Amino acid sequence: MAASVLEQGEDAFRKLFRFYKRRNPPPDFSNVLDFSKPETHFGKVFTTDLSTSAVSDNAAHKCGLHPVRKWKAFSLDGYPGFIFITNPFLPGTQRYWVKQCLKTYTQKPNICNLDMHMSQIETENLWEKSLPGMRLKDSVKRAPKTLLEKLRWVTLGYHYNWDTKTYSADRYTPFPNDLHALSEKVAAICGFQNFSAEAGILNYYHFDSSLGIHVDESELDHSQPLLSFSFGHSAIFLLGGLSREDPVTPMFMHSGDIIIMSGLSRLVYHAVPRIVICTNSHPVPQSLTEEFRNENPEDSIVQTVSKEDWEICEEYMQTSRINMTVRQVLKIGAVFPSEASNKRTVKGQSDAYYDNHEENGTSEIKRKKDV
Ligand SMILES: O=C(O)CCC(=O)C(=O)O
Ligand SMILES: [Mn+2]
Repeated sequence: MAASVLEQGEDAFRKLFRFYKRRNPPPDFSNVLDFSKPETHFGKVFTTDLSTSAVSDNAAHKCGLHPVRKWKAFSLDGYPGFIFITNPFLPGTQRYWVKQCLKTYTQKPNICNLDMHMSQIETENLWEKSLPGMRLKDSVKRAPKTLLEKLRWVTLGYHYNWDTKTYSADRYTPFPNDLHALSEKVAAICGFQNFSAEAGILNYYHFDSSLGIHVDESELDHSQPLLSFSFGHSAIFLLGGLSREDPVTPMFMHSGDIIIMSGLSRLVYHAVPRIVICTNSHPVPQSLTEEFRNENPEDSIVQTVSKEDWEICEEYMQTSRINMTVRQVLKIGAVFPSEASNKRTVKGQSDAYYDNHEENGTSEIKRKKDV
């Protein structure tokens, strides 16, 4: 036990995690890759081809995406199977996914961190319950936290069991159609024609949040990619290797950016040590200030967000970042192994158990045995 604590305290990944998490003095960000300026990373970052014919312009548009030929996608030296797509969303459409994460996906039967210590009656309709408090926020910044502000994660589809680190047939509710459609398109564009979104973990970060070092290995089909969508303030994302001593690459994830972890990069260690609140003239990132004009609402998956809803989302997003990860759990046509064989042991370091707590005044989304 002591040895493992010592080991965790000293590995290379953990050192870098602490470095980027540090508040005083703040870290130097000059080694953080920025895919929005790929020319500054000559020899490390390469443009990568996408399947431009996998999704028609019309199908992309319905999901709020630019035509694929306009997307910018990159690979990273040393990380085969890792793809970084810089914001492919049409102006204003990111607002829709933010609203879904706050208003729609928080509804029952989806499960959230608040369900771990509150009754179902207390946590249902948490958007509506938070409205009075969120409206007050505009004028009284110190008002008590609303349920929305206490939200740290939501699970979709096969609801991840943080205790057993497994997914199972008896913890399933239908995966949202809109996010399924978006994920299917993005995966196909990256060369995964048969990807089926079966589980989602939504993470809600505030300016002082972080996400511990982990590997996502509980899915039963690692030949399928893991998709990660970011909205709101930027994050520093750390990408490591199969061992915690492997080199770690820090990179920014800005609003609208998508990461695909597949192939040899599907099971690598990663973490989010820091949220970087931009200090330009807008209270929220520029891409969230754009409005979406939906010319064909009947035919579209992505819808315009009402002014009333966006006011609440905007208030929330001033200090927040939302990340949606989408996973395929089972091989096509496969079923879960029996309960007995499902209780397999998982590598300690990759425990994916959230423990939200306030530590030294900073809120941390922590995975057990990390940090
Ligand atoms: O927030 C992120 O960018 C990463 C999220 C993540 O790694 C996860 O949910 O497994
Ligand atoms: Mn992860």
